[in-house]
Amino acid sequence: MKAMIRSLAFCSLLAVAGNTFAADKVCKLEITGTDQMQFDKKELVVAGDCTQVELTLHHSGKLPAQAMGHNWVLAKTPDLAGVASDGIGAGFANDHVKKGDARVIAHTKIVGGGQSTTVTFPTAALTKGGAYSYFCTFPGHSAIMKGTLKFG
Ligand SMILES: [Cu+2]
Repeated sequence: MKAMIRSLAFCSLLAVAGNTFAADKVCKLEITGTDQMQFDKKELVVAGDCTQVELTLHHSGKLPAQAMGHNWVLAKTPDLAGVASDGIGAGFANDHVKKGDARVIAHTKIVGGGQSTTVTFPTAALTKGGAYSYFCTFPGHSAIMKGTLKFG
């Protein structure tokens, strides 16, 4: 009987913990880059009640990262060109993202063919209805490898 009471108490503790975590909604997004220098999606949508975004970038190709590397970088659409050009200067070792670039809302590392990488970021960094773009900052890629992220 004592053990049963103890396990009941444990269950209600779990229930309380469950309620706490329910306030946090992690929304998962996936996108794939290819050896043809393409993302498979032109738009990603984050529902307005998501508190965190977990974005996984897959590279479905075979080429190595040094030749056809891809990353996923999120910024306000007007910042795309500046972030991308500074990213070229930042070099491969820095995943082609300028260190401390405040315009970058979130980014993954660079991956090559057959690899995947995930980044998690809070939606507190986003404004509902704002204009956001994601793109690859590997040199020469952002003109083609880009899309729109919508929140709200
Ligand atoms: Cu790329």
